[in-house]
Amino acid sequence: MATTKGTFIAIKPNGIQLGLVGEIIKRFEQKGFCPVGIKFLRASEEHLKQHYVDLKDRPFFPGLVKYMNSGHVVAMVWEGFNVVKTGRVMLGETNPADSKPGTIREDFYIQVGRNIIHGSDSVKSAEKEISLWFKPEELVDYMSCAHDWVYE
Ligand code: DAT
Ligand code: MG
Repeated sequence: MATTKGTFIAIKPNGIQLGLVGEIIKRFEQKGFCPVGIKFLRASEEHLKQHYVDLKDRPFFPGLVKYMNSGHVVAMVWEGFNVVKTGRVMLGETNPADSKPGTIREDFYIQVGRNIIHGSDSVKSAEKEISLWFKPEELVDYMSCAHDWVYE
């Protein structure tokens, strides 16, 4: 079962409302990463508090949980070489001023508290987040037929 080598990516409620689901999935697909789990759900406040537990003492924490619970999210697991690190590069920085052109958060980003997308920041958090958001049976194990065209 492919739970350890992936990264957890979530399109936040405003990403869905702004019609960015297809664009974000397209970027990960075109990079050569493979989706192994995708679902559309409304996460409970309890679940989101667990997801963001490391930030629980930050002043923006209650607003962050409320915002993430204000609508649906698209929760995904993507796999591929170095996907955690490369995924973060594709997302851009938390702070808009630091995000480079061509990154998701730079291209569609307005404010730090509405930054469209979440991505695991390390392999360790990816493992934790994948197991928080997905049951093992919700993840598929397959090899893309494009594998040998993506990897040398
Ligand atoms: P990242 O999502 O880049 O990993 P993080 O883990 O530090 O960043 O914070 C999680 C989310 O919390 C972030 O995507 C948006 C929100 N956030 C972070 N810093 C914030 C701030 N200063 N004010 C409001 N929201 C903030
Ligand atoms: Mg983070």
